[in-house]
Amino acid sequence: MKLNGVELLHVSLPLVSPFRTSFGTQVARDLLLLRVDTDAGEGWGECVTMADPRYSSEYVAGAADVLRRFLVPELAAAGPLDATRVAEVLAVFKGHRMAKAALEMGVLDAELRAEGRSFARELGAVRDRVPAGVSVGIMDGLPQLLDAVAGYLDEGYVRIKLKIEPGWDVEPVRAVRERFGDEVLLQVDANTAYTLADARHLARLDPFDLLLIEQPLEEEDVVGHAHLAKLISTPVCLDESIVSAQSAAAAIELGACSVVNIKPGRVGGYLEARRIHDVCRAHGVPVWCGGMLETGIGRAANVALAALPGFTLPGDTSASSRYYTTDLTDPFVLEDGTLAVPEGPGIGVTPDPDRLAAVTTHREWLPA
Ligand code: OSB
Ligand code: MG
Repeated sequence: MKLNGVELLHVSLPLVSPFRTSFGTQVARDLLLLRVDTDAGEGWGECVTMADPRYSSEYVAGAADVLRRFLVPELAAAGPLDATRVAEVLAVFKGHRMAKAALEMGVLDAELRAEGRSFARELGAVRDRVPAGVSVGIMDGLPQLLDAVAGYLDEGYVRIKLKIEPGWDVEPVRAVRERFGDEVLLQVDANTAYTLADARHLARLDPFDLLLIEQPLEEEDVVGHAHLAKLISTPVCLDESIVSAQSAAAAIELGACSVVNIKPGRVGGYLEARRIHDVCRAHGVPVWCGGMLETGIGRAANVALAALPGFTLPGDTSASSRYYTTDLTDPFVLEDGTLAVPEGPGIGVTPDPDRLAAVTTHREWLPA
């Protein structure tokens, strides 16, 4: 395969409701889509950076810059295009995993479409539907939270994740347990909002039988998570701290986590995400597929990944309607609490051209 160039599309999609976390409130999803043009056809990549570097050090304009200035030119100069070589070629540049992941995804999609094979088949999926959880943002009050959770449970979501931060943790968890009972699969995500000094406070979540607490401490504090894991009974899950198969292996070895959230963007791509799955599976560590408020493009690939055998917990792979009134692709729809794994070539979906045009704020062609 030969690369002709990459089209960068800056897209802004309004969210159905504001999504508040300890790192800020999103009212719209500003993101980058990549249309990778090759001599064998095109492929689509979605870059999961957010507009501001608050969840991770990467951000949309930075990702566009590094793709334009370094990643696309390096890949263009590297000879025959092959998805399994992308990470290796781009490894000369430090970091920027979300930008690298988007480029690798686009190349892999082009390659698989040309060969008529699906992401699911390529990655090793063993299911054709995956159970869907939902991530519930921080709300103005408990009544609003309970209404939101009631709505999601009515729709059929099989697991609820509450975003927490100091001042919004034990009470919301208690309220959800009191109202909806002990049967509901419930977990929390702190997005690094606590320190090890909060261990005793976090132990107050112990009685609520949570599936896990996600990333309570800062990204680099892997040892802190290992200490915390001994002080609380809720299983510790890492998100931000896991950036590669190597960091996953180290976190497991240290006892810093007993569950891992896998987000392909955060770890440099779907191929590295599969390696993390393999490492975790070999250690008996359950994994689940995280989300970054993806459009149908990123969601399609995430759902394929979530169909691998080690993904034994429901992911943040919710239906399109949880995020957008109109998705860029045919919507992912919840049926019996599950989403269908796309079967078509590549990611199995394409953006609707009119819809895409309506939400694209800027297009840029990066020639090979
Ligand atoms: O920490 O998992 C997170 C969204 C954006 C950035 C980080 C996170 C999230 C979510 C929502 O929790 C996941 C989703 O539904 O896409
Ligand atoms: Mg998280």
